[in-house]
Amino acid sequence: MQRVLLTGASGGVGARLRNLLPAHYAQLRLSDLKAPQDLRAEEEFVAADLADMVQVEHALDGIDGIVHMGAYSVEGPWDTVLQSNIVGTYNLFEAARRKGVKRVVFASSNHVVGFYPRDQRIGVDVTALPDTRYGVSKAFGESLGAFYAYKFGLEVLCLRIGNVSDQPTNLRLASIWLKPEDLVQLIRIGLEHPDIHYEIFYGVSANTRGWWDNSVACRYGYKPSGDSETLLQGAREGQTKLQPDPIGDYYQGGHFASQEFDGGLERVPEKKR
Ligand code: 15L
Repeated sequence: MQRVLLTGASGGVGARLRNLLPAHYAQLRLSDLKAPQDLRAEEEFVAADLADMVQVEHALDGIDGIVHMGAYSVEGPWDTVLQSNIVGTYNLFEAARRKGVKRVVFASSNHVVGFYPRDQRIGVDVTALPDTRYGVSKAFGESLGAFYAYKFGLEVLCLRIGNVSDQPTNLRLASIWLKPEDLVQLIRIGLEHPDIHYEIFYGVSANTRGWWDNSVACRYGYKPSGDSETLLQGAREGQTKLQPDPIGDYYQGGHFASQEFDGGLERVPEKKR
């Protein structure tokens, strides 16, 4: 894998990957709507609005593999999610097909399955239960990846990312924590493993208090080095500052699940049985 494009390079996760990926991919091209403020002289940047196919095709010129982080990355109004995440992800996959890009690592999200309860351990094969319009857009991106892999032979890895940080700041984030170096390991499997056709992995470290069965990732050689158990003090301190949120505390998606939720715990299906 020679020439790799990182979309969403100006975002929070993008900033980390700008530092971590060049050790593995010397010819890394960055893209986003606007260049990162601290763009370095040795970094290559191509501005592109994902909602504009011509700009996306231009950003993909001469590229072998894509790490697609570019998105509106929290819940938002429908039109914002539609343009950035639905039209944008379609343009990305379609431009990859047209330009003969072999590999796409798609940043999906845990919010594809945010309406699973925290006491249920789930694999990547469960029915999508998105907790937000944002989560719906990521489920769409996973489906799009499957379509381009099976129909046109692209090789696609979807990462249902939990939360990338140095220190989880509450207990939910401790369950879904992804150490930045573990994210790099997952991306490298997505770009380089010879057997990837279409897969979904959880983007999560080996958290003792995790909710997800990531055995598919492990079969591809993923050996996570992080476990949030070593960072619990900070998570517990942050937790005490949160407002009570019965719906958010019940579901894996947390406050993504509870925002706009119409009603209280009496509407939770498992509580009715
Ligand atoms: C996500 O998908 C978001 O992109 C990220 O900002 C976090 O908020 C994370 O989920 C989360 O679940 O907390």
